[in-house]
Amino acid sequence: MKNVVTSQGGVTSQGGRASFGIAAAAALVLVAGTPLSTTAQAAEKWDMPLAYSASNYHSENAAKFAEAVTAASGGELEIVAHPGGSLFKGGEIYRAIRTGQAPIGERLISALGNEDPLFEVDALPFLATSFEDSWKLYQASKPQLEETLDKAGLKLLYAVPWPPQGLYNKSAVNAASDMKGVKFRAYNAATSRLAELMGAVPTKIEAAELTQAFATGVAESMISSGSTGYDRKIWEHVKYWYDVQAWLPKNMVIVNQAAWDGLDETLQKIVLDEAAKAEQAGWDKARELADWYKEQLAANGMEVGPPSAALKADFEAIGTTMTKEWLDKAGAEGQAVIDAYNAM
Ligand code: PCA
Repeated sequence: MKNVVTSQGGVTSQGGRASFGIAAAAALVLVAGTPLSTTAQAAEKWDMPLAYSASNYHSENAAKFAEAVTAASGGELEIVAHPGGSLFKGGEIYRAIRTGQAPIGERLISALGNEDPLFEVDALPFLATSFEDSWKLYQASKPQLEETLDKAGLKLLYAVPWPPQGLYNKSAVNAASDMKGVKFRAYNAATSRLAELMGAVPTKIEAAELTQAFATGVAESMISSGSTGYDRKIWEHVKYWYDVQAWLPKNMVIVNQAAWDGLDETLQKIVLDEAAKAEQAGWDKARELADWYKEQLAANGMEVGPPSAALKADFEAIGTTMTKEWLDKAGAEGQAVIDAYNAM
């Protein structure tokens, strides 16, 4: 990005960028008489890839965070949010930040199980099923989460949950056996495994591609929040949503460590302050919207209700299997997170 000279002789990355010609900027430099570089720091622009649609509360929250940092830093650090997988698709965002192709971005934590099993604690069925417990799990897992990210050259800024996860399906589901052979959209390894354990056939699909997948019959079912069903107008393709409350996965906003180290302390403090505000606002919004999303599904003609006792029991059995499998992978470190959570 080009810096532009303001009438006060400072440098900003905002305001009049489009209308300032090079000649005008050069003229101002001459008028000012002294080299601008003595006081002004070069402004930075950070592109921030987001996987989910612009109108989703995670994306709106991230865009607000980006604007708040830009404003508080007087444009010295301009963060620009790119929602809907427009800059990098969901599946590419983590690597893009890790390799420095993007300095900052948002990714679903539990989708990173291939990087480290620890990330998957975020989608263990029935471990944390309310906002309150999800917050506790976040606090219990945060030290290991930060350490895992640190090893990858990344820094955690904030994390915000999705509402509780429920089961979407075209037809009524009374027990897991009704899911046999159903084409099941998965968003991480855990949801793929859950599908397998029900006898369904999983395919990994990012939220941004969901409408297409359901419209073409590639997917007939999924486990997700009311939020994602609402965003994708899922009622056009699917009739049932069971409020299983299986877990509340979180998105996290992370920064490339080298990009972070390139900020001076003042800018770092601005980013951390705004991140703390964004985290609070994001959790508040998720809580506020959870029931509203369910109402919207019903208002648009879906059957929305609790799972039958049989379906609930099947999910619980599957959850026990998945937790055991996860502990085998995540070892003592994983157990330590569970212990810390249970002690809270
Ligand atoms: N929505 C995201 C992840 C969890 C959720 O509720 C999705 O379905 O991709």
